[in-house]
Amino acid sequence: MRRVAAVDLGASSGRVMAGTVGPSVLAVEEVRRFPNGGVRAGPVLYWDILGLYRETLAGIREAGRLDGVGIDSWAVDYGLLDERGALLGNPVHYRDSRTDGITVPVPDRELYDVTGLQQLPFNTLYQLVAEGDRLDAAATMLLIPDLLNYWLTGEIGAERTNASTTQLYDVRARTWALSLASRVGIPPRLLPPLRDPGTVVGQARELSGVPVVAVGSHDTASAVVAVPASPGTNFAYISSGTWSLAGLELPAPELSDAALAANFTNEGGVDGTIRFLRNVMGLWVLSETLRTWSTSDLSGLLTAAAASPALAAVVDIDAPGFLPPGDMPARLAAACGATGQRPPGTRAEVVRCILDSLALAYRRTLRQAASLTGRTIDVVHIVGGGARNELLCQLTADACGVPVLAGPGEAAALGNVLVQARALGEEDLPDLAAMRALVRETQEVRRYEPSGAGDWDAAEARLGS
Ligand code: ADP
Ligand code: LRH
Repeated sequence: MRRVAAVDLGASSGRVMAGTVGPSVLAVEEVRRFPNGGVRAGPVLYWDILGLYRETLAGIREAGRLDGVGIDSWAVDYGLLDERGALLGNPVHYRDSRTDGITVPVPDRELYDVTGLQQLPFNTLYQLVAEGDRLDAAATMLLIPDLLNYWLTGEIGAERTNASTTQLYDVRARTWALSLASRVGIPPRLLPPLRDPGTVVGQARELSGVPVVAVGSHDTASAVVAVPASPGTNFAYISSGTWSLAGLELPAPELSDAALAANFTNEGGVDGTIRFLRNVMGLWVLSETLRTWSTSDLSGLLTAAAASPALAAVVDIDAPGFLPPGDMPARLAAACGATGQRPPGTRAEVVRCILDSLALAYRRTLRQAASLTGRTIDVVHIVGGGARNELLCQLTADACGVPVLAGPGEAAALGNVLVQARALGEEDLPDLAAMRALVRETQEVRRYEPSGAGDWDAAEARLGS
């Protein structure tokens, strides 16, 4: 039996989970949870990185005796270190506006050919270009989990699944795309040696020398490890949290012109798999709506939304206007107005509009994923906090026309725990199939059948082209 701590830092909350793994055993228990989010200071939206580090240390200490620690977090963001290893400035939030209008002199087709990544304004590539002269003082760029691993152990490196989200990683050669970096003015010296998930990074000096293990340090990579898919099923997944990452697991990247045009990404997963998916705007729009209304009554609003008329108003939830923080109800109303629909009037209708629009985006995205790869989708797994949203799960089954299997809600932490356990010698977990079998055996999963409700084609048509 191994006992490890999974530190899972999401954009909405961070948590330290104590995980126990052994033959037919996989259990995680929440030791510490703390809020996360942007901190606006002057003109810049930052992360509170030192607060996250402090909470991480406190949570690991509270977890008691451990065989290992692993850290995963949201992707793309980073800290720059100087020659001494000191942090050069506070990490900036990917929703900050500094990348607005930033372009690079490399054609999209070529960028996609090398990196396989979808164009998102906040990819690390664009953030680093936006740094301008500030890069001159930097010796190393460390993505958030790598930065925390460095503070814990003194070891510098870049874990591969998260490196694959930077748009500076060659998805086929599985190396940094150094010539691309040079061409866009990013000094290759900034990109540290790559490490595979499942390798030991070092010992945590302040935590009695406990081994720190590189997991799938991109939270989505860890979450996909814990998708409880049965062998041989044609499954899609939605990793549903602040973002909804909707797509397929592939053995190799899909880099066709059609995939590029549909803006699908090819992120690197654990054990050499590819996450072929699109970022759907996610529950961010809902949480930002609650923030605008200064309420935390999510469950009351969801109950009211379930009783609200279906598909009364829908928006393209992936429109770039929903990316920055701000007044989402006003943006939703404007988007409805722009497509000739009556904007939602009550709070329940606003929430219903968000959830209907998310389900519509899942349907569109998963249909595209299937057609781009020539695959069929027989079941959709929803993991992450959104798996606890029963209305959204049912709407997803209705929109996609296939059963939804919802859970586990803490998939990223479970995937983190599983990869650590294997790295530490747990012999029953040789591959992803074995890890997923253990998740199926031990974690609660709820099934939602498509009800046939809703004219989703007509709803899609209302969005225009
Ligand atoms: P992240 O890892 O990006 O911080 P999570 O996976 O923790 O996100 O998911 C957070 C979201 O999950 C919340 O914004 C909320 O919408 C949803 N969620 C969490 N718990 C519940 C619940 N009990 N009922 C409905 N939705 C929930
Ligand atoms: C989800 C996530 C997603 C990235 C985004 C920045 O937490 O890691 O996979 O695209 O954050």
